[in-house]
Amino acid sequence: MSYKRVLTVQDISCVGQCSLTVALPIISACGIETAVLPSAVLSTHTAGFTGFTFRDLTEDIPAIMAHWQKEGIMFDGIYTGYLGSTEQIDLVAALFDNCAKEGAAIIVDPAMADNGKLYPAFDGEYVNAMKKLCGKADYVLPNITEACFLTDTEYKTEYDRAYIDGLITKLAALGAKNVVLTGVSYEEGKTGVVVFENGEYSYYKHDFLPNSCHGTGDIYASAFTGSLLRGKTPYESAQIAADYTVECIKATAGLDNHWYGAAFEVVLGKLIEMLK
Ligand code: PXL
Repeated sequence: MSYKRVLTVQDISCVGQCSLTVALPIISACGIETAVLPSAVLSTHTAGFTGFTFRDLTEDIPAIMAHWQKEGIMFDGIYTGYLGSTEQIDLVAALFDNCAKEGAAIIVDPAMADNGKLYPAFDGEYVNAMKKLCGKADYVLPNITEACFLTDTEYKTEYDRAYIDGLITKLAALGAKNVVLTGVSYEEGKTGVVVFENGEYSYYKHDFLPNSCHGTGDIYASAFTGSLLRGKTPYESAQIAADYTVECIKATAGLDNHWYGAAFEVVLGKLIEMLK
């Protein structure tokens, strides 16, 4: 049986159902050993809470990496999400060079923006560093807002196929080998993902649910990573991740006062079924 080990690098938001508290259970449920490198520790995520604490762990990364190198610890995949600082992005690039096995999948979710805006902690310098990191990825998984920041394109909520193709072409020009662009909607009530793989486009359309939840980008990228490492094709992984994310949003719809994240735990069984 193939048993793979993936490293995920992103923050711990202690409360808020995002980043590591989502990636670790989801990728583990996919049957993949999941090693973690916390980029920062926050009391909550930054989207909607105020007064959160933030401890940057950039300083710890070189020693952690050196220890892994000494122990010969390498990974079959490295998946990065929300990173704590611009400087940290460069260290993560070094992790790709030093700790990824030959042929490992490098997956970058440039988790930095949504709905036309950067998250509060980030600025243009961070965006520029993220462009470089995306250039080293086998798969980048932006939403449309992130794709616009990465490609210096005006953000639009109404667009056509030419606009989306333009974003993908510019993302590929950064050096990313494959692109999975999420939240692409061409008709009312539907949304979907564009998968650009080895120069070929495909589109997976699924239902658009009105109760959008925070943290679904992290759920999506985690399920994509788990599926890919389980041996699914990139398109199948994009599809499974989309179907699972829809299930998470549906599971959250009936909950009172649950604006900060999605109830991904209660539908983990469905993700496991999808992988069979
Ligand atoms: O879900 C992305 C994310 C991850 N981590 C932190 C965040 C956010 C989005 O706002 O604030 C700390």
